[in-house]
Amino acid sequence: MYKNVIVKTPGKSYVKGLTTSNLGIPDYEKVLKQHAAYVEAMEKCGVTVTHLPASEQFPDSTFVEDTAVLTPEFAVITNPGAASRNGEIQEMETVLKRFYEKFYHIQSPGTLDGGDILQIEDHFYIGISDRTNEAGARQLKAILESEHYKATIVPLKEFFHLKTGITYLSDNLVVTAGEFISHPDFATYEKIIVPPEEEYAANCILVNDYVLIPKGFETTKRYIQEAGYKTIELEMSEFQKQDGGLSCLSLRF
Ligand code: CIR
Repeated sequence: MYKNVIVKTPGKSYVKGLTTSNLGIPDYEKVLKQHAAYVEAMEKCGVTVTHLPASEQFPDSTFVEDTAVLTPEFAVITNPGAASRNGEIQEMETVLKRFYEKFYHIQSPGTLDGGDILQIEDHFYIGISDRTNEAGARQLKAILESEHYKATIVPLKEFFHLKTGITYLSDNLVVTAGEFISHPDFATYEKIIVPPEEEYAANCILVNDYVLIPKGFETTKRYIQEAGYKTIELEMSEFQKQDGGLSCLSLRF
């Protein structure tokens, strides 16, 4: 069960953030509305929300997930791979000191984004992407193994971040798309397979009793409900425009 989440209001500069998608410029009013609905959904899931104010100097900083990797015992402050995002970690480390005593840090030349890290029980999967390099992945693997977790490094072929294409629900069940459907590293898991036209829905998150899923992906929603989960649908259009998904908008612990 998660007790806490950290979220951060998107600033006006959000519309000028990094993106590889061709979906247009986000509408800031809608961004705020969609973010507020996300926070409300988190509250419905029974977590305490720590809500940070916007930082105009960091356009992508609402995607807090990339700044840290959290376990019940310790926090790892990442070293985000995009130069314009690197400074986001300073505020997050200060905030996490309210909750954690034990910290590790990913050091340059290693880079690592939290979006590349998927935890399945006591096993972490670490994606190597345009943001997370091999040095960063190896550092995190060593930290996790020193703390008695398992860790596997997974080089990505197509997805932006590891969690863009795979999420863990519970009871050995993952939701997965694209290159991860028949990936040998995930062969032992039961799978909900997201159809290609719904790929964005692979980034959903289980928060206590509910699976948060993006709105408008009916087949994936049905599969998740048929597997026995309650769902909350959230409009995510303005975050999808900036390559962000549901997991990216919070740190959960
Ligand atoms: C970026 O390019 O860094 C942001 N526009 C999107 C980050 C998405 N984060 C995530 O998947 N964890």
